[in-house]
Amino acid sequence: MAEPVMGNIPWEERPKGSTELVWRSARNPILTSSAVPGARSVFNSAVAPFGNGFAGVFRCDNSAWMMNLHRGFSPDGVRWSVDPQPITWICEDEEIARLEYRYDPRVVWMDDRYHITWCNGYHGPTIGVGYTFDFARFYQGENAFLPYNRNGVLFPRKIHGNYAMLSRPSDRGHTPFGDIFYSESPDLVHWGRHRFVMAPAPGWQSTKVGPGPAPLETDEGWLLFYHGVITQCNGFVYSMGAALLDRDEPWKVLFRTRSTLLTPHADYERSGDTPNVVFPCGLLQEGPTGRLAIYYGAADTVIGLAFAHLEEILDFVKRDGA
Ligand code: BMA
Repeated sequence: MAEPVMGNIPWEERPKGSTELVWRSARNPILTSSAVPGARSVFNSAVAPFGNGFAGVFRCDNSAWMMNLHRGFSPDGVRWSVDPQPITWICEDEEIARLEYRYDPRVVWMDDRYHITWCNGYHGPTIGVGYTFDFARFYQGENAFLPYNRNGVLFPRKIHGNYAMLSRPSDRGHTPFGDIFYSESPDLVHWGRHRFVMAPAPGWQSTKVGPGPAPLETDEGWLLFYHGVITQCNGFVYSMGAALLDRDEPWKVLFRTRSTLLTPHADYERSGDTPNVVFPCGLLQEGPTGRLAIYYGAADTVIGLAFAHLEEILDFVKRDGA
C-alpha cells in the first residue's frame, strides 16, 4: 500500500494572548465514553492519516474495567466514530492471541502498512506487536519482550537496517520506577542491541519516564514527546515533555526539556478515574507547515487534543534542555 497522504491536519490557532507552546483544543475533550456504546472510558489512543481522513486505535475500558483496543475513523481528526466491538486479531499462535488485556496503543506508518504496538497482557504486561493495511483486518505477531514492559513505541523507519523500538521496562503494578530503553530487531520478532536512553530527572519527571507517540524525524534528530511522572501526596502526576535524540544513534539524548510542555491543568485532566494525568499516544505532523496535533489521554477517562508548531518545540527543547 502507498504511504497515506494527509488531508487537513486538525488545527486551531494558539488562543490570543496565550504564550503556551502546546495549547489545548477548545473542543476538548474531543472524545468521551458516551461516543462508544459499552465503554466506560476512552483514553490513551493513537491516530494516523487514512484514506481521505484519519483512522485510529483506541483504548476503551468497558463496564467490567477490562482494557481493550478498538478501531475508529474520522473525517477531520476531531469527530471520531469508534467501533463498539474490540479489534479481532489474526494471529498464527493462539497462545499469543489470547486476550488478557490490551492498552495504550501506538500506531506508525512504515514501509507499506500501519504498525501497531501496545501494552499486552501475557503473564504480566509486555509489548504487543501487530499491523494492518486497511483498518479492516489486523494481524498480531510475537510479543517484543518478556514481561514486564510498557510503552513500546516503534520508530517510523529502520535504523541500521533494523526495526527500532523505545520501551520502558516495568513491573506488574503501578510501577514506581521507569527508564526508557532502545532496542533493534531485523524482523519484529527477535529484539536485541538494547541501549539505555534516559532516566527520570528532577521535578515533574522524577519517578518515571516513558515514550509517547512515535518519534518524529527532523534535520536535528528524532523529536520524542514523552511522559514523565512525579509522586505527590495523593499519587502520581503525569505530564508531557520532549527530547531530541540523535538521528543515527537514537539512544543518545541530545536535549530534553527540564520543564513540562503539557501538565494537568484542565478539569478533564485533573479529575477522572486517575486524576492528574496527561498521557500522549498520538501525533500528526503536517510536513510543510510544521503544524503538530497531539492526542493524549486525560485522567484515564477521555481524549484531549493539543496543538504545537514543530519549530517552536525544537527551539524550546534545545533552549530548555541545554
Ligand atoms: C500507566 C498506564 C497508563 C495510565 C497511567 C496513569 O502506568 O497504566 O495507561 O494512563 O498509568 O494511570
